[in-house]
Formats: sequence, C-alpha cells, structure tokens
Amino acid sequence: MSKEPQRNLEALRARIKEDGSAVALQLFGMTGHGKSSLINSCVCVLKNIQYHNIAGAGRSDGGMSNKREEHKLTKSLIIIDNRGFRKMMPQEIAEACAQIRSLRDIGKVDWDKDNLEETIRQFPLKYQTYQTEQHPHFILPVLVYSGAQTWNANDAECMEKLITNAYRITGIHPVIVITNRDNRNHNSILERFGELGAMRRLCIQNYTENNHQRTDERDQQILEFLDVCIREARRGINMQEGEDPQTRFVSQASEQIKLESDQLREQFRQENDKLKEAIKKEGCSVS
Ligand SMILES: Nc1nc2c(ncn2[C@@H]2O[C@H](COP(=O)(O)OP(=O)(O)OP(=O)(O)O)[C@@H](O)[C@H]2O)c(=O)[nH]1
Ligand SMILES: [Mg+2]
Repeated sequence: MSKEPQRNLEALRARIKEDGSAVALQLFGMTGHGKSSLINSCVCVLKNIQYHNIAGAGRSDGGMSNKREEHKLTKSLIIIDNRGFRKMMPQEIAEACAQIRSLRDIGKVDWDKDNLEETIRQFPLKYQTYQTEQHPHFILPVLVYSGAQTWNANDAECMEKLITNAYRITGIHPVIVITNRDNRNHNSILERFGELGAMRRLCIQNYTENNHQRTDERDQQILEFLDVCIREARRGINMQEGEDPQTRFVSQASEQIKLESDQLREQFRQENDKLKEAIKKEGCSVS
C-alpha cells in the first residue's frame, strides 16, 4: 500500500487525540443495532490496538447491554454505551432526554419506569457540579441504526421524535451512524434519516467478533465518524458560549420535569378512563 493514505489516517488519528474539548458521545439506538460494536471499533482504531470486545457486543448468551457505561477514548473524549431501545415508547424518549440533559448517572437503565422521581433526585446533585470545575461533558447524541434493517413508518416516527428532542436540548442534530455498511439497504436508510432533518450521517462497517481484520478503509470510516462528532460537539459548545451553564442546566431540568409530569398525567388519565369503562360495563355509574 502507498504511504500516503496511511499518513492521512495517522494525521486524522492524531488530530482526534489532540482535541481538548470535553465531549461525551452518548449512543442511542434499538437493541442489536451495533452500539457496543461501535465502541469496540472506536477503541481499537483510535488507540491502534488489537480488537477486543470490551463493550460486550452481542454475546451469544444473549447478554446485551442493559446499562450506560463510559469508555474513555482520549484525555477529553468519552463514549457512553446504552441499553438499546425496545419500542421507543414515550417513556423511552423521555428517559433519553434526561440522559442528554445530564440528569442521569452512569449505570443501569430502565426505559419503562416512570422516572420523575429520579429526575427530582438528580436535579440538586447535578446542579452542585456546576459550582465546581467538575461539571458534565458536552453531551453529543449519536443515533445508531443498522443498515441490515428494513425501515418502517413506526421507525420514522420514533427516530424523528428523538432527533427533534435532541435538537431542542443541544441545539444540534444527533450524528447518525448506519452500521452494517456492507448491506445494500444502508443507502436507503441514509436517505430516510436525511428526510428527518439529520445533517451528519455516516455509514460504517463495525469490527465485530466474527470480522475484526483491520483494514485502512474501515479504520478511515471510524476515524471520520469521531472527527465529525468532535466538530459537531465544538459547534454545539460554541453555540452555548455566553450562556451561563448553571442557568442553562436549570432551564433544561425544568423542561424535563414538565415533560415527565405531563406524561404521568396522561398515563393517569388513560388508566382512569379504563377504570370508568370497566365500571360502566358492570352497570354502575361513575362521575
Ligand atoms: N456485519 C455486521 N455486524 C454488526 C455490525 N455492527 C454490529 N454487528 C453485529 O450485530 C450484533 C449486535 O451488535 P451489538 O453491538 O451488541 O448491538 P447493540 O446495539 O450494542 O445491542 P444492545 O446492547 O442490545 O442494545 C452483534 O452480533 C454484532 O457482531 C456491523 O457493522 N456489521
Ligand atoms: Mg450493546
């Protein structure tokens, strides 16, 4: 191989490693779409080391990710694995918003639970971190979708909700990663995300347990993904310049509390309607 492409790869790798912006790449996506594999790929390519399944990608015992787990990529860049969405119900979207708003700890993720209590518990704790130098990294949402999947109307609706919410919170669109680039579906999925307004979209072939032979082409895809993420995060950080981080956090936390309490109210209303219906069937009247 000519030395030129290799030099380009090295330059790209060095640029990413030298960047000092405190950024957390927060992964989202349906279960089994390649989030943990993306982390494995980033670690081995960026550190230029042998592939290891450090993020616990698709184990044969079915034990896929059920928690948020941080992996350090450089001195200032981290990537956070996530539990995969199951159906992208409203609760799952609300929980994703809480993560993007820095209102959740690393650890177990429960998409189905009503988490208003957790938001209220986290609010003062995270608020305090803004009074120290330890305040959270800029969170860049990254949405992972498999190019081997067939796109359907439900997917479109759910993905749009996530993209819109992430944009409202961070001021930038999530970065979209289409995995399984070898699958011929990937181009049409790329277009669908474009129709939803996502600006930064990349197709990659992850390194996996069955296929982790390093190639320059695949290394390049991963490094370009990280480079795009850093540039997008910097854009987001610049947009927030001049805003007081603490005030911004309070406003975001208040929005989250409103979102979760509206959802709870709607849930109670539906349960109440069901109850009234059941009582009516029994022949009693309810006011
Ligand atoms: N061919 C191919 N397989 C992939 C790719 N990415 C992931 N896989 C495979 O897809 C399966 C699921 O990948 P994971 O990385 O565990 O998916 P995940 O999104 O972390 O899943 P959850 O943890 O359940 O949310 C594994 O068997 C991977 O080897 C890819 O780009 N190409
Ligand atoms: Mg996983």
